[in-house]
Amino acid sequence: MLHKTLKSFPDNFLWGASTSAYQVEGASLEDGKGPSCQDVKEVPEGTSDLKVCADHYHRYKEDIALMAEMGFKAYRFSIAWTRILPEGTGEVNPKGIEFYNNLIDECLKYNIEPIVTMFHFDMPAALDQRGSWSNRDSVDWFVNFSKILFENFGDRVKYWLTINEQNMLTLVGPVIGTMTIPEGCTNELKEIYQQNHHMLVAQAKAMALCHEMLPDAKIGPAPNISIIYPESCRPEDTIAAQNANAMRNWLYLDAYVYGKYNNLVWAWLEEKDACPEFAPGDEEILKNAHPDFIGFNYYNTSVCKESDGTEKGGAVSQQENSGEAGLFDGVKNPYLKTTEFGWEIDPVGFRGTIREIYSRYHLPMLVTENGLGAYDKLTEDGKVHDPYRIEYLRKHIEQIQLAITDDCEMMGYCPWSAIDLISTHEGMVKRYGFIYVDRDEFDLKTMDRYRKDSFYWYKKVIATNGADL
Ligand code: BGP
Repeated sequence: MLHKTLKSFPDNFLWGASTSAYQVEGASLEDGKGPSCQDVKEVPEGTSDLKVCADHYHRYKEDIALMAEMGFKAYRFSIAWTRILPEGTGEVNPKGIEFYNNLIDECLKYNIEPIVTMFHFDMPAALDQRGSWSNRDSVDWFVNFSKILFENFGDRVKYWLTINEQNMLTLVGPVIGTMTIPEGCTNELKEIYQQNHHMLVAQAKAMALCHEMLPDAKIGPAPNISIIYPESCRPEDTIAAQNANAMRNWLYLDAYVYGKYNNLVWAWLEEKDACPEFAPGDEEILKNAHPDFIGFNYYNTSVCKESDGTEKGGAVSQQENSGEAGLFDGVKNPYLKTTEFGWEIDPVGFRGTIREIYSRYHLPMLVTENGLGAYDKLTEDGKVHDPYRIEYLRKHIEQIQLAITDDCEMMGYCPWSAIDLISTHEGMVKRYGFIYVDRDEFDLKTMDRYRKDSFYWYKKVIATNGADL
């Protein structure tokens, strides 16, 4: 649709940015924190470990002051499960509660709305040893953790996100360092979708609990959603794209919003003898979740064509999928440029994704991630010139405005990331922040913060509520 007049961003639009605990905090075993799966995993070759990251744990005051200077209305961060419960269950670590109390209070001091992700890729190592999400008890572990969060922080936190990118935990667990398959497992696919089922039940219970304990709060999921195009108008390619979309996107959102499994994925799992087992009551639990909004991460779209029937290896990163035998084959998009790290850039697909989500689910949407990873350079006079990031963000924000003009309900925009941090598998050199952190992959240097050009640009965007891009 071509609009002659664009609608403005709503007055209460939540401009901000995101981080996650294990990628930004550092202090990975300090003040009683237990190890998470990220702390014990093998570090990808050539990349830093997660002991220091951006040292946000010690420098959060300085960081939040910089976010306030940019005019942030919201800051999306995650709470490290193992800071609160070092073993995942059992004793609460008072120092962990204290840290997040301070972090939340620091945000509120500047009228920055804290948006809390309850789980961002960091399963407690102690629970990993007990089978992680394969263990049915994981539902209780997560609900117990969420109750502690609601009790301690619910008086001040009004926006909650359950599980970050559950679809990527399921599709690319090994890439993001989260996959645990129990020894002796004979049907890996079934195991993975059983884990996924436990996550679905766990987050549904956490949502219901949030509504019960904190009637004024809002809670939603945060999957990674982006539409997948058919390569051509061959009808077979459209069927393939429907398969791929069901597998990547709708399986998750259908379950979160309608409490139902997507029929295309269910039929495929049936064929593979990989359907998850339901415990008594699960159906009811899934139906009673009722998210208040849909949080979602968007980086880029992808393309597929009819499967030639051979194994292609499935998803290879959060944004790339080589295909699933019998369902679809992944192909490159010849119309799009890529980032330095090979992810395609598709702002128009962002609008398309927003429209598609809204027409399927009719819930307000919060963009919980979006952004461009690049090798930024600090100049001798302390500047970081990142016009490529400004261009990426500008083009995506333009598309949000078009989607708003299409009458899609948008609550806010929290790109990735507020500050430079460690990538899921490509180290410190893949930077996303508005704030530069002076460290290299292995040399911690000064750890000083510098405002990138995009910092000043985003400040202006927020000050004008998106009118001056
Ligand atoms: C998302 C994750 C983030 C983040 C981002 C960028 O999938 O939720 O944790 O890191 O992608 O990805 P990467 O770090 O792989 O570049």
